[in-house]
Amino acid sequence: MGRRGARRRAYLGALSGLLAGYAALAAAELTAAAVRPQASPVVAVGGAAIDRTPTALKDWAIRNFGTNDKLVLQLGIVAVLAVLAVVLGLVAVRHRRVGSAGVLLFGVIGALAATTRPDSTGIADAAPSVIGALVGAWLLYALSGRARSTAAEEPPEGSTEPGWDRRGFITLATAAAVISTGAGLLARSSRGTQDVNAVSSRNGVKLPAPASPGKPTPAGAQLAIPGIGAFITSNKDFYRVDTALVVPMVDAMKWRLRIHGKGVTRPVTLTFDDLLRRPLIERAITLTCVSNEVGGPLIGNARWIGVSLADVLAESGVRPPSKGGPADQLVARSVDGMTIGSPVEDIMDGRDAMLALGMNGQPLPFAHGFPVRMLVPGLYGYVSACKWIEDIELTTFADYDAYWVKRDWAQQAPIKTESRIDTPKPSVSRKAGTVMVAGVAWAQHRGIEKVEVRVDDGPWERATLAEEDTRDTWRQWSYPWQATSGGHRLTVRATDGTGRTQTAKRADPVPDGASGYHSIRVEIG
Ligand SMILES: Nc1nc2c(c(=O)[nH]1)N[C@H]1C(S)=C(S)[C@@H](COP(=O)(O)O)O[C@H]1N2
Ligand SMILES: [Mo]
Repeated sequence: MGRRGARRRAYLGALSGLLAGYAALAAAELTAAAVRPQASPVVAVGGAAIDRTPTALKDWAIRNFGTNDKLVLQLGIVAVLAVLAVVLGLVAVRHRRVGSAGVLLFGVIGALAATTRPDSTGIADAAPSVIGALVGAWLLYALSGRARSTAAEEPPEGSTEPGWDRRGFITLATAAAVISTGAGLLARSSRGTQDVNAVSSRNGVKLPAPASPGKPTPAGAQLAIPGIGAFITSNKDFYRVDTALVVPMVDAMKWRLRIHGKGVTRPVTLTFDDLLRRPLIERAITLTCVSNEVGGPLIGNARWIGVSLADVLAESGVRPPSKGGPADQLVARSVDGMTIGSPVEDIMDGRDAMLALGMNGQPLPFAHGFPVRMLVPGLYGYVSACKWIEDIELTTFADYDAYWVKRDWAQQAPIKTESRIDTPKPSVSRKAGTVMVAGVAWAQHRGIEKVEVRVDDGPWERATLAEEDTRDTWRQWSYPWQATSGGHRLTVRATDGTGRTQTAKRADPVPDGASGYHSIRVEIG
């Protein structure tokens, strides 16, 4: 075969592979829209990949991409699939059956992933992968046949240029591209209509005025210093961390929460209306992610509306270990198969652990757990804040390891006392004179008693604390610094309500939260 012929064959092979991959994904997405969005092979394989990603890498992704980590993963999956599709296309123009068999193999992988996800509803979840793979395998077979020769399997003896069915290839390739795009768009719009019930159930939620409103946020909690964040984080600015590639869209009217397990003498299944009929509490609680590095952004403070979890548990007969209860761990399960384990003792010790229905006056946003999530002041999110919760099981730490615990994180993780400099920004230059240094400090459920700032290797100077809201919220602070020219290092540390100063010892987020002082360099001109 001549060099031109070989190159053309390679191009056509690569194009066939890409088109077959595109058609396979479109067919799979359309099927998934009909079956269940979570059964899509991209979502299922992506979810399986998230579950198997080494903790260090996952933590790195959360810290570097934050809320965009899922988008980056999805783009990564598409890029990998495109490369594999090209490879299969190159194989297919030489060995048609091998190329198609390769596509089918990916279908098997997708089907296995979809049916073994923790939220899988059964064998029907294999359908998107199987149908996608059949479409892709057939298209690759058909295209690669047209790409290499009109009639003969191999070019005629003595010929240097293998023939190709130009018209047949172009017709089929165009048709495949058009139909796949149509199928993809249809999948998207029908997925939208599937979510209609969830969206309308959320629009229909009227949160009653809380029986226990909680005290209003004191005006003095918010400092009016440029560069310092809002004391109450808006819903749209609130950080998001979870393993869900597709945000679960739960219909509140169909939602149920089951409470059962060790020491539950009266197991119950609650509806959303059952919760709405209970006395509601409203509390400001600062939520923090264990993956937050020193100085990091994975922390937010909202006013949550919900029902007391301790009351609900007590009505089911649950007693904390200190009162002789047999269960020391409460495992919350979400509709997407997440498991989060919290100490029963903490939930029932009088703090405002809650089943939250509202966030800053709104029903929970879907991304933050609609219709109901758990919150326990003082504990990192991965051991307390289960979103899209549907099941609560009372058990023991000895008997059960929750999702993140199976992945190297600690079983129990109270939030560490930490502080952060929000202004000035690192490496921004400022003029000599008074520079306002300000930020936040947090030690949820212990409160913040003192914040100190150090310039270079100087003495620790007391910062001025903004008014405390509650000991479950973060606290802003400021320090007017008489800045002199040159490069300087600013460091901050906080002391919590028990009198303990945060540790200077640097620790990575794994296994139970980062520690160490936040410190920045600034240039004074
Ligand atoms: N269902 C579910 N709930 C979850 C998670 C998750 O991955 N799935 N992540 C937890 C973690 S690690 C944190 S820090 C908080 C974050 O809540 P947010 O996204 O509302 O800020 O949710 C927790 N609840
Ligand atoms: Mo987290």
